[in-house]
Amino acid sequence: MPFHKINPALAARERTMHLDETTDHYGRVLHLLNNMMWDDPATEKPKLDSIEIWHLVNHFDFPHPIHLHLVHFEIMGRKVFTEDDFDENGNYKFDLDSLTPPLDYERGRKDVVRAEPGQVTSIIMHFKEHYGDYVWHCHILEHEDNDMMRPLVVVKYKRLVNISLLYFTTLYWVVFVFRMDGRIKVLQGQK
Ligand SMILES: [Cu+2]
Repeated sequence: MPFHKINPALAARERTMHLDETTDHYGRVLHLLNNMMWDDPATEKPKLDSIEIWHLVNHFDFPHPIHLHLVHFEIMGRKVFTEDDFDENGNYKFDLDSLTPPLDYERGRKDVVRAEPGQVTSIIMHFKEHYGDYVWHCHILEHEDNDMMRPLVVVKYKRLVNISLLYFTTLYWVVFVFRMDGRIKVLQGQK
């Protein structure tokens, strides 16, 4: 069934997500997203009604099914990566034209994508329906519990900003009017 495709030119930001492993203090293997634990503060905080492109960089030699909660995404495509594909900060240098397109059964809206080993899998989504605290994670149980799961916080800024603006503008005018009133009375008293 055809559906409206998200325009990559409208993306507010791109995020490079490294899927990699380390070891804990007992020497046991930990599978991590961006080298962070579940308990670390949220770093993925898209704004409500914004479009983002995420690049899932799989450094393992096996695939991970990556799942995002409460948002549907489209798979833009994949690319085998080398170290030349990243800048000095580890951010993926995205080139839309270099992608291998998704498979036929991957062309609809998705909530899980197979991040292939040695490849960057690029996905795009519009955070427009839900806001609040969610998660994104690998869907292999042993991975997500140790510790391949991270918070995903969709932030509703707009209304908060509008309410704050209204509050401070009103406060400013109230103070301004009272001060002017005070000055007028002082001037009247001088006459
Ligand atoms: Cu996994």
